[in-house]
Amino acid sequence: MKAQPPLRLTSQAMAFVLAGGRGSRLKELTDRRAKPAVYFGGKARIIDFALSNAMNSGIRKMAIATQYKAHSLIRHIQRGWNFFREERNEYLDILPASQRVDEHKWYLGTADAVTQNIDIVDSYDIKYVIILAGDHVYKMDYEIMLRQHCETGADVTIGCLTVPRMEATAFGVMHVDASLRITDFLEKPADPPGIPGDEGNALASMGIYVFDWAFLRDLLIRDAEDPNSSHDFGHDLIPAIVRNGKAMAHRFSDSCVMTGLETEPYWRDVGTIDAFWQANIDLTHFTPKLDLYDREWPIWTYSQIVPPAKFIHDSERRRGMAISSLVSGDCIVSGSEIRSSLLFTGCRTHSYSSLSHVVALPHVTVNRKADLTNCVLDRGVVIPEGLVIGQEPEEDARWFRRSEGGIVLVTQDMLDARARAL
Ligand code: ADQ
Ligand code: ADP
Repeated sequence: MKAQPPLRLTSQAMAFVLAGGRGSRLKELTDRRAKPAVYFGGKARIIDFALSNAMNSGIRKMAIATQYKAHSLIRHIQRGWNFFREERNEYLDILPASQRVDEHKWYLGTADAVTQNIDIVDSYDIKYVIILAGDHVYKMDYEIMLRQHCETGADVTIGCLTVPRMEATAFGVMHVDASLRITDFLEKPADPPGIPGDEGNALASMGIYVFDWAFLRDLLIRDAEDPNSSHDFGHDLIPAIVRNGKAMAHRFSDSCVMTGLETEPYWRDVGTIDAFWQANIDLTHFTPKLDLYDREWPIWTYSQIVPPAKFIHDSERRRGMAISSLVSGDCIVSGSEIRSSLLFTGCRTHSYSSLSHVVALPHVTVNRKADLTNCVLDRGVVIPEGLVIGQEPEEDARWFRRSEGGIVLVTQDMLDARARAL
């Protein structure tokens, strides 16, 4: 008899994606959209990474809890992630806060976002729940983490990675024993403890949790009745399991998906303007740290059907060209030079303009003779003729948002205010 192929545990699991947070360190980029809806990599949105990981891992049941500025996010999911078929036992539900309970109530914390939707999770008839954050960029096979969870019989298994100790203030930080059992967990400690023997680094939670649904369900019901709880995984539920149960760590390096191009496990929070710019610009490198051309682990997204990108000499025979850059469909680069930059769909650059190390979100227009360096241009901005950015820090900071790392974020509101003042 032929051996049966091993059943993927992900067929018995759902992904519950938390996508309600604002991501306030992205400043004006998240004024009108939640962080998971922020554009990344020329075509995708940040949430596409978590959803694609779930898809590629074999998960066909997903729920997305939304809250802050959800319109852009919901529209994106409806357009791009609409191929789940009930007939095949596949589900993708968008769960906006305040739709589910009688009294109009926002999700109080990340755990409450699951509690308010217990009936939906029940209806999926699954054994395991993988809680994911919708705001990180990485490629990971959740099946491997799920297998570890089952083998160790843990109450919860938490995805973790090593980060420089001083950066760990933004994370849940843990201590583990030799078997990777978590012995201590501190949510966003002011002075993060280092890893014994490697004091410069700390072991940080990625905010990825695997639970048996029956266990989590009980825990959520008890937590909902606890007046002292803020109903948050990192603040309340995880520390309690570490104290009273069995919490295991799963190392990201064991389940990250890498191709020949990538040389180290890749995970980014892209939570600041600097990190967002850098991670996008990294994609223009000869050997990028993140390979988006990997057919084994595609990043699925919504993308309009548009004409190809076009590069033209203008009427004065100025060259339109792009070097070491990513240029999406429906862009027209006319008589301008694009270097080490990333243009999303539908951008237009006009004669005598030059862009270097620029991240331009969809439908940006750069008019003639503009000279832009080291900046992020928000969706739809119209850069006026002759505008120079990236040469004089004080002038940049006067009109636009200049980050600590010297990256300039430009939105249309800022351009309008500048136009009114001049
Ligand atoms: P943070 O990312 O700071 O820490 P949080 O702000 O709770 O935690 O966000 C987690 C995810 O939940 C994000 O994707 C966010 O969009 C979403 N979210 C936040 N509030 C929500 C709400 N009320 N309803 C729905 N979704 C919501 C967490 C953990 C840390 C861990 C880091 C890793 O608490 O322990 O180290 O993630 O980034
Ligand atoms: P998309 O429209 O593709 O979702 P965005 O994420 O850029 O793209 O848009 C965020 C949300 O903000 C959208 O719902 C859009 O309708 C809204 N929006 C965009 N620009 C403005 C503006 N200038 N004033 C008010 N709302 C806006």
